Amino acid sequence: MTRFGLTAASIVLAAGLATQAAAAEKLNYYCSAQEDWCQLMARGFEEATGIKVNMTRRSSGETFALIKAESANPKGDVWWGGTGDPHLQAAEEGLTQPYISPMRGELHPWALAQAESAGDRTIGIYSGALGYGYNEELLKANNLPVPACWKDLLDPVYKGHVQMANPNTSGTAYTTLATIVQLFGEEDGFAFMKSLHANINQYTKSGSAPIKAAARGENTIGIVFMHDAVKQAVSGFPIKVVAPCEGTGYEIGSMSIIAGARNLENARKFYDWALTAAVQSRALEVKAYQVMSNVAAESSPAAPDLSSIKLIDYDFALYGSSAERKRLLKKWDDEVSVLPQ
Ligand code: S7P
Repeated sequence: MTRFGLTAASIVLAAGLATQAAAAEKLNYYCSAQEDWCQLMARGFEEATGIKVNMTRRSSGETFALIKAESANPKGDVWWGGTGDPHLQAAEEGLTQPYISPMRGELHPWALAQAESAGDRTIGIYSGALGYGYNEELLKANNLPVPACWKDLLDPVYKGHVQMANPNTSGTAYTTLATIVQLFGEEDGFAFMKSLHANINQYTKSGSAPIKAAARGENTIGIVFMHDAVKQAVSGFPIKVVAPCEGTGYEIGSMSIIAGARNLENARKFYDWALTAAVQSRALEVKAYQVMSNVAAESSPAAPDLSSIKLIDYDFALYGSSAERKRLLKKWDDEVSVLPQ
């Protein structure tokens, strides 16, 4: 007994409860959307709940690799944003855990289909179409023709003028690779990627970097999600957005709870909160123009109209499967990235 009347056991118990309380008040949040949107979500959740959010922002492929590397000793609780394919791969590899949110009744069918195909280990939070954007001033200054199709980008006149991300790190670039393979078939699709490689000035780590570089006048054409190009255009940069004439792929941006999450209750709170219409409508504050998964979320007239774009029937089950994603990335590494430019 101490002079304050406490036994050693009660001190240990009190310390344990304090540790639990501290743990209950935090959330380790991995984010793969744009930095400003990630920040908005982190601060918004803190304000709404008082739960302290520790955020790590990385591209989709990088976050997948991080969660996999940490799987014996998970550090993250929830992974929000980023393309759906690596979320599906994480689900298949048991890196994320099932959760049935009470918010499901408010979501579009495509968001629920994403959950269904992953045994409820992930869910759709937004959707957006792939395309590209170009800096119209640079295009004119270089006397380049206006591109309208995927195949236009193979014209040698664009050598050094096209930028995309690396599909290993970037969900946007993996969506590009999978889209081209689905549009043209594997053989012609890889021939396309090899030919495109000859025109690429740089493979960036992050998917939206090529259009940000185009906005700054440091690159002419960026292969990105159309909404990321629209964001630059509405921000006043001379960017034109292209929905490629052959048709294009799209993403179902997703959210997953990490297997072994130490702050599971807080991860579930975040998950439910992130699916509300009020929170999803806040995307517009940071000019994130995806189609949100809550049917009542607000949209902007500036957002790409997916119903007017020729979308392919993107095979999420195949291209989000572990074996196919690994196979395609290895093939791209072995056959495309090594070619001279
Ligand atoms: O938030 C915009 C957005 O394009 O970023 C995500 C993207 O995967 C993150 O960048 P990476 O390509 O580098 O992974 C998309 O899900 C999202 O639409």
